[in-house]
Amino acid sequence: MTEAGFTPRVFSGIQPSGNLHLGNYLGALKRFADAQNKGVQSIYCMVDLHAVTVWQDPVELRHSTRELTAGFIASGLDPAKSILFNQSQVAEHTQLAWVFNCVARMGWMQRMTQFKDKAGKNAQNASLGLFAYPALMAADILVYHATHVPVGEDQKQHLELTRDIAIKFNNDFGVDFFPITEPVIEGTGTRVMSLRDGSKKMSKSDPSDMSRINLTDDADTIARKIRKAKTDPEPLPSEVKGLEERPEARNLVNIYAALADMSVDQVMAEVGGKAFSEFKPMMADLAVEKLAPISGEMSRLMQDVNEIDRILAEGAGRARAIAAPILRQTYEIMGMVGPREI
Ligand code: AQP
Repeated sequence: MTEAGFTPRVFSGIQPSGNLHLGNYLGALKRFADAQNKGVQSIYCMVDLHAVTVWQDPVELRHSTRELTAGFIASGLDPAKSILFNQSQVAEHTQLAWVFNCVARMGWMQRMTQFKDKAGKNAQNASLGLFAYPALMAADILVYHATHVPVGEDQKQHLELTRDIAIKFNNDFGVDFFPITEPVIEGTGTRVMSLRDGSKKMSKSDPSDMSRINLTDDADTIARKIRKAKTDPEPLPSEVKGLEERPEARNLVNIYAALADMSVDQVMAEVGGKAFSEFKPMMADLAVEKLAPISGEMSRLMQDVNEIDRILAEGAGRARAIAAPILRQTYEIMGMVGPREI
């Protein structure tokens, strides 16, 4: 039990909106597997309803949802231990999202930097869904009373909004019904930057494929992308402190540390002072060693999409069994007439 009396439960999700990349792996998937292996009940979701906040081709969405599921399993998520499902199969997410649309304030939503980044200069033409996305994300988490959410740095603001929504709902109705969820943003993999620009996060929507390593890249492509990764002309510094003003060097060292399950201090003790011409091949070997088995397993799993669909449907059934009573209790608290909790 948490201090507030909630059963510890982990929830997180990834959008099936294109290729999985190294940032998704180190910032999310690898850490999801770690959480699962600690024995905490874990619920992981292919958030297809978030993906459609921007245009998705139906054929590609179906493929990406299955490929993402394969990516979860290949990264060590076991459908027998964790609940794996796609969001659109559990209607309670959108039902609770409507309630949260009525709890969240316009001013809160207008402060969300991801909306500003994604909508760009043409915000008037962005979908209403893209604007409301963080309320759906809050519902994804709170419909399971999830207490912990492992995510990358980029999701920190949305997690704060989730907490604000839970606090306001609890205050408005004088209850302690929703937990105040803790973001879990720890370790070297939580902020993987672009290989072309150390000030931008690695992202699937970056137009340059050279900016990211995709989980489906073959060994040669991974090695070429690391070889061409932007760096400065100096060798690596001998101490961690020397990485401070060197975002590209720091990013490569962070990636190495996250892949090797080492701290940045340990990595620097090993590679400090080396030229990039020596460090990059070491890094490429490590990335291939860690990622090739995942990409091989993803291709194998993708040969049987019926099995993937079965896993998602089964996971959705287990997810619904947790979400339905929580939604019913939410409605009850709000004064909606309906069947009572038995
Ligand atoms: N660069 C990153 N470093 C660490 N973690 C990251 N995540 C994403 N990029 C990085 C984490 O991956 C999880 C799933 O993200 P998502 O695919 O649902 O959404 P996203 O953050 O929108 O991913 P992208 O690649 O950045 O997509 P676009 O380009 O569409 O914005 C989250 O836990 C996220 O923190």
